[in-house]
Parts: sequence; C-alpha cells; structure tokens
Amino acid sequence: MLLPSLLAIAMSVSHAGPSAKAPALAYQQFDPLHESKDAKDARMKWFREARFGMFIHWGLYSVPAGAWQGKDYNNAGEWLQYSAQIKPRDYEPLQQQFNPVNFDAEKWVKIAKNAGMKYIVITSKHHEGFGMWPSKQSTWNIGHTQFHRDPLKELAAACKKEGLKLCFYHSIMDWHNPDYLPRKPWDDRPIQTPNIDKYVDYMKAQLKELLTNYGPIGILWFDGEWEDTWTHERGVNLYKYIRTLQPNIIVNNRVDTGRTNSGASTSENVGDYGTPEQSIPANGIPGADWETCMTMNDTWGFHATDHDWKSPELLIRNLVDIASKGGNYLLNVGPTSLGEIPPGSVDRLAQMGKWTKVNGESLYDSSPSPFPKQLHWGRVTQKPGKLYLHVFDPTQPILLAGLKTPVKRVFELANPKVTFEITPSDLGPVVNLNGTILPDNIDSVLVAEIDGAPRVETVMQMSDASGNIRLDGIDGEVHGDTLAYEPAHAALGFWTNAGDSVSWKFRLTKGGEYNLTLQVACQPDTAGGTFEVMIGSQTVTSTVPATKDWNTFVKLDLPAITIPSSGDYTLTVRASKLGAQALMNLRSVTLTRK
Ligand code: H79
Repeated sequence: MLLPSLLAIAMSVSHAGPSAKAPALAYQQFDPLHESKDAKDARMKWFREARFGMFIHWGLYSVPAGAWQGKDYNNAGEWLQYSAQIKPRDYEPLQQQFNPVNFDAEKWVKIAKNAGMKYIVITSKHHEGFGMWPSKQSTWNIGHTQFHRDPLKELAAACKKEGLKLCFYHSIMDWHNPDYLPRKPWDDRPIQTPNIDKYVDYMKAQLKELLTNYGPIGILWFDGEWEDTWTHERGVNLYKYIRTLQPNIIVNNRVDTGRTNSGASTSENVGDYGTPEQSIPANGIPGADWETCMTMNDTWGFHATDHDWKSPELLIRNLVDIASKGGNYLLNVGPTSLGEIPPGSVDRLAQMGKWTKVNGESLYDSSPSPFPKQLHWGRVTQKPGKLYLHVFDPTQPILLAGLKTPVKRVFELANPKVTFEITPSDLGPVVNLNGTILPDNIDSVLVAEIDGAPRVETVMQMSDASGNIRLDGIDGEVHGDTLAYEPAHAALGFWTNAGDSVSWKFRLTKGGEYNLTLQVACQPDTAGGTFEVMIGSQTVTSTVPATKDWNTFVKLDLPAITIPSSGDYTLTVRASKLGAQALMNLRSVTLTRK
C-alpha cells in the first residue's frame, strides 16, 4: 500500500526523536515554485495522457440565454451582463429565477465519457461572480436559490464513479463582489475601502471551500486575469496557495499575468500550462504543456439563438490536429437554465465518441508528430515503434516526407487485416492505398510500424526544369503568435500579429532575374497593410490590396529580383504594418524566371 507522502515523512521523522514539529516542517519544505522535473512530470502525467476534456460554462447567464429586454446580443452568453451593460441590482433577480430541475450529473458525465473525454472543467464562478456551489462566503451563490442542491458535489460523485477528473474554472474578475476593482463604467455602486485586498481574501476563502470539500481536483482553471488590479505578485501568491491546498493540482497560466495571444506565457510566469483560446497554434507551444479551449458554436454560456455549430468533421480534425502538436482539446458545452446540455452539443459529442472508440489508441498518451512540416494528407501522432497516420484526404499521396527510419508494416488501426504496401521515393516512403476505400471520411487511422525512433530530415523543395518554383502556404514554416495555415482557404491566415512571419527553405537550380508573384486575399476594410519579402540579402516591400472577401484571391506582382546563382535560399514574408483586422491571407509565393 502507498502512504501519502506527508504522512510517510511525518512517520519517519517520529522515529528520529521529538516529533511535534515534524509535519509542519515537511509542510514548509514544500515549495511549488521549485519543483523537480520528475515531480512535475508525475503531476502532469494524467493531463498529458488525456488529450480531450469537456468545458462547461454554466451560471445565471443561462437564464437570459443571450437576450436582455427583448434584444438579442450576438456572441454574448456568459458576457451578457457586460454586453447589455446590466447593473448588478438589475442582474440579481436572475438568482430567484434559476431552478435547473433537470440537472443530472451522471448524465453529463456519461455524455463526456462516451465522447472520449477524460476530464471536466466546470465554471465554479464566471465573471458574473455567482458561485455554482453553496458557499459560506456570501449569498451570491446557488445555495440561495430555489434549487436546494449542490451541482458541484453531484458532479464530483459522478466523476469519481466514472473515472473522470473534475476541475474548476474560477474567474478572478468579478462583476458582482463590491470589493473587486476596476468597476465597469455603468456600475454605479459606491466604491468602498479596503477593496481589492479584501476581494482576494474572499476569493481565497471560496477557493479553499472548493479545494477542501470536493475531493481531489484535477485543474484550477483561472480566467479574467487581464485587468490591471491583478498583478504578477498576486498571481504567484495565488498559485502557491492553490498548490499548498492540493499539492498535486494543475493550475493554468491565467493565474498569472503575461499571457500572449497564442496562450503562452514566459518562464518568469507561474502556471503549469498554456491556454490558447478558440485557436490552435501552428506549431503548438514548443517546450510547454498546453490546451486549446474552444466553443462548439460561437458562445460559451448557453445562447438560445446561436445555432452556428461546428461540424463533427471539424471537431474531430481539431482534436487530432491538437494531439499531433502535443496539446489537449477542451471543448465547451453551455447547459440551459433547466440543466440540460443542448442537443446540438450532445449529437456532436456522440459522433466524436464513435471516432474515439475506434481510434483511441492513436490519441490518448500519444506524442506529437515527428514531422517538422505540415503533411498535405493529414496528421501524425506516435507511440514507441508506431506512427499513427491520420488520413484526412486520401486523394493526396500518403508521403512520409523525409522519414529515414525503415517502415516495417502499414495497416488500418480499425481493421489490422487491411495492410498497405510502401514505395520508396526521393522525398520519403509513400503508403500505397491502391484503390482501397478507407473506413472513415473524417479521419482514417493507419498504423505504420517503424524500426526504432523516428528520424526525419527536412525535405528541400526544388525549382522545376525552367527554374520556377511555387511556395505554398501549407509548406511554409510559421513563426509567431497567431499566423496559421487555414485549410478552409488553402492559405495562411489569422495574420493578426505584426511580428508574425512565414518562411520557406528551397533549392534554386538556376540563377537569374525572377518575377515575384503572391496569391493574396484581403477583406476591403482591412486592406492597406504592408509587408516585406526577404530573400538572401534582398528585401522588397509591398502593400496589401483589397479583394472581394477573405476567400477571393488575386495575384499581386512585386518588383522583380535578381538571384545571381543557383543554391539554397530562404524566403521570408513578414508583416510590417497590419490593416484594420489583420495583414492578409497568403496562399502562395511564386518565383518565375524571366
Ligand atoms: O470563459 C470564456 C470566456 O467568457 C472568456 N474566456 C473563455 C474561456 C473570455 N474572456 N474574454 N474573452 C473570452 C474574450 C472577450 C471577448 C469580448 Fe465580447 C468581446 C467581450 C466583449 C467583447 C464576446 C463578444 C463576448 C461578448 C461580446
């Protein structure tokens, strides 16, 4: 039997002599800010294996469901109080209207489990400040409603029964507690003293309830950390406090300040992992654990008229794309005020479950793709001795670009009797589908058994016989925060960060004078941004033209350049000044020899 470590220390010390102070000493020695790599690896193990979790945004905002006084607020579910500028006293009556009689914790947990999710992160408190458990620290919580139950307790029991980790989302920003500052402009309550320090005491007392009465909690998921009353020092203090209450808990990086657009933080910041929101970073977050959180429609909290659901195809491919980059997918549902997960979410999760049941081996506890570049046909995950080839597009050649490790055998994960031949090529081994119809239109997984650890060399693209070359967005190396390849546009997009750039390494077989042509799209209101194209020591600059919309591409000719000799080159496109929303969508760069 394993002893809890504190008890083990206390016991071993008690043999050594006077023991009254021993447990306190062991407690003081625990320093969450100086954790060994092994200890962190052990603490993060379940998270790294899990790959897929359920986010639940549930609060009083499920009652108005995105509308206030007859007006519909687009994209505002849990943000309705902000969007409709509702004063706390006008928001408060929602507490007596909230009565989620159909809430069934077992049902929710089974929906998550059947989808293949391994953990649940539920809002214990969102920005509205309302506690979803009967807290003793105020009356602004579910304990003071008609609903005389504790949904978090019931979820804790159901998660324990079904083997899922229960986690809490807790907003630092609070639009109800009068001690929280800064105030929203329409909130006319008098400001009292003391305020923010008193608020932090209140928040800590609430968190202590959550970390004492609900068993082991997987993650404390902070949010609302961006207002200037929240400081790095407060973040470090809160992180230590949480880890002291539950030493094995995982805390996301929003406990501290310093989060960037991509969801990453610097090494000076505390927090155990990065939190990209509504986006998948092109290269993951190298060197860090991370989790993309995303809505299934356009809102987090239930919104009665938001029917903009993502397709099961996109949801499954997002899950696989994220896993191939070493991250987790935290996919949101927004239950109704009656306590029901909307059918649109339930249906999609059931479809994801069909996929994870058959293909789970390629997902859970897998490692990211060993290929440095995007593969045109799909994604790759791996386990020792095995590459999992996630085929999104079987019409493309299944080229394992640059793979040097011998491939022993390739077969269908769902039906290992179906095997495939492998043909070598200059660019790497190719899996021959030979007309086989693959079993899954969304993602058919093939297993490639390999002889040892995967070794992959970067494959250099070469100019053709005339000396021309087209560099496609999908093949570019993306550097920066938000820029990413968007399959829907067959182009690079989300170019919303001025510093972001893309580069291609390639071999030119002939020197000479080259015309430089880009294929670009840019919505008219955003046109006019400027960018640089650098090749060797030469730089040309240009301005982004307006096109009909983000998906209408035009050819943009840049001044010709002279490249005196053949050889290996890097071409980089970098934003210098963004347009109103972004730089542009970039499909390709072509060099045509004059
Ligand atoms: O909890 C979820 C969101 O409520 C929260 N983080 C995730 C996990 C979040 N905080 N900030 N944001 C999301 C982005 C803010 C978007 C806003 Fe708006 C733009 C707030 C007001 C304008 C979206 C559109 C919400 C209301 C209108």
